[in-house]
Amino acid sequence: MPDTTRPERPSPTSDHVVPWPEDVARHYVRRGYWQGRTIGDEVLAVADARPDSVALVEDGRRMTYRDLAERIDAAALRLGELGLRPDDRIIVQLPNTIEFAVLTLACLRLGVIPVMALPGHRRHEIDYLAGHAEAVAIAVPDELRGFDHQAMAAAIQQDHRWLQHLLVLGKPKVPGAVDLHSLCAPPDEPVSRATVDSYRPDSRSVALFLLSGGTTGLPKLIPRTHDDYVYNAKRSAEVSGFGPDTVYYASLPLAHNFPLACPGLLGTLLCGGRVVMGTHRPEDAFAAIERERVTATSVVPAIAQRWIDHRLADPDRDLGSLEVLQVGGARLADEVARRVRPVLGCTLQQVFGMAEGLLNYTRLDDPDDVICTTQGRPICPDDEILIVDDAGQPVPAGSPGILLTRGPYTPRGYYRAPEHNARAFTADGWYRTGDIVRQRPDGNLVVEGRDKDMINRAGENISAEEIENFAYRVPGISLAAAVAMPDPELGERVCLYAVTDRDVTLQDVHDVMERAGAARFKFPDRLVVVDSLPTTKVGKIDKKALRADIARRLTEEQPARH
Ligand code: OOB
Repeated sequence: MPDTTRPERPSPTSDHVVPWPEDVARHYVRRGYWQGRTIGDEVLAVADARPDSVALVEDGRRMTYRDLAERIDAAALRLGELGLRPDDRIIVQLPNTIEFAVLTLACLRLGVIPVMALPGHRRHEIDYLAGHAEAVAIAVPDELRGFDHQAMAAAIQQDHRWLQHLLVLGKPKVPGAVDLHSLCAPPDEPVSRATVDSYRPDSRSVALFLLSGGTTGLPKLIPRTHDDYVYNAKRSAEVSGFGPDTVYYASLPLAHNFPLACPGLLGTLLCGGRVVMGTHRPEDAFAAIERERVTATSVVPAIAQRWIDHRLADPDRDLGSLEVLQVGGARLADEVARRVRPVLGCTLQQVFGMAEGLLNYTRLDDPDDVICTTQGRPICPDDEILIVDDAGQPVPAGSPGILLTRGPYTPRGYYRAPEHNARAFTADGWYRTGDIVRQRPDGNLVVEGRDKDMINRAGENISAEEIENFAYRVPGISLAAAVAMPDPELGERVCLYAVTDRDVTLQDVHDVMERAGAARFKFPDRLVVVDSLPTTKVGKIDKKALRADIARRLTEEQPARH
């Protein structure tokens, strides 16, 4: 039924997506990377092949592939009945639950495009995403960790004329809100698969939007197609040794590319394995590993460190089933890497990836030296790697430089961002990762640093510019610079340097961010008030000098802290 209540339709996704050049696309098809299959096709094929295997586990709930397939199609039809149409965008901000999987896959079957918001995002970020993606729906938990997502979503709805549908996991309080448990429930009567098939999206079309940390303020939307994301998930599953016997524990928020498809939830489902929904708290994770005989999971370095510490303090859980611990999202220190096998008893797999595409993995049978001191190598023979100096010239083999990349699962541009794309991509389509790497003769990459103005706080990429923009709203701050400060627990924390003529405190900065509804993980951890900021020869703020300054301060303070 056509939806006549809508004022007009949001602009089509394809209007704002930079496609791969046609000859390159043909090459990817010829080489078999793009197989013309949608994520929905793949999940249903697995469900048909192993209907009675358990696909998803959440607390006491277990769901077979048959149940999953039925619920996906039932949910797809219910979304259709609500008025959602192929190419509509829906913001998905849900914790790791069965509903996350059912809703996301239902959207993918229908060609409705999920925008993968993180649970930590707040009004500031979600409001922006709703406008930028021209979303027609938003799915949120009622409350999570004391935060009322439903109220936030309802408030955001007021400002966005297309945002008609509010789907709530938990009790719907707002009039008109839809109960996600019911939406994702089993069908009342058998669902005709052919009916849902009639909506089947083209495999070259955008399947979902991942979010980039984004160097310039708010997150950028990364359009990932069915073809590219199926390859991303399946090839990742191959290099991680996933198969029907895999039991994957989802500890990181599933909206992240890493737990979503590297190989994560999708990679596990596409090879018939089992996904256990969880959190990264070591107590939860270890209990689930023991109970469900988990074989693989993925974490960021800060969590790997916590798990190691927790294991030493509480060695009683049986973690014997765990074969692989994947660690990525930020640089894992070589010393921590070396402790994974002795303490946790499993193989470490380093993953250097990005929502923008390129994935590097150490292989499970690599020598210890590779596993513990490198961030792995690309998964596809057609992943192109270029390491360049500041002038854009290739560096001599083995020297560090800025990593550029192209490939069959690295899109050629962000969504609706022509100006940013002109900077983030070269004219011939290379994505500037902003990471400083060197490539060893064996092909493995070592991440040596970063050329982009970001702070990597426990795997969350935070744009320095965004923090500075908040700082400028604080009365009295005339100059601000956010830099990473080293931290033993989180890898890096946010340090804000400010020039001010008043008594400004860190709390003042937090208050401004709180009022703006910014995600908590972005809040600066420290404020350093200075008389002036150092500048480079061309007059830019010298962040290198600031990073050195905060590192020195921390070292000097160390004796006092112990
Ligand atoms: C993953 O994706 P994003 O998009 O949240 O962040 C990407 C950036 C990279 O450009 C790099 O700066 C950093 O995060 N990064 C690493 C790293 N993995 C990611 N830096 C050093 N060592 C590593 N192992 O973080 C992501 C996506 C898919 C799989 C794994 C991680």
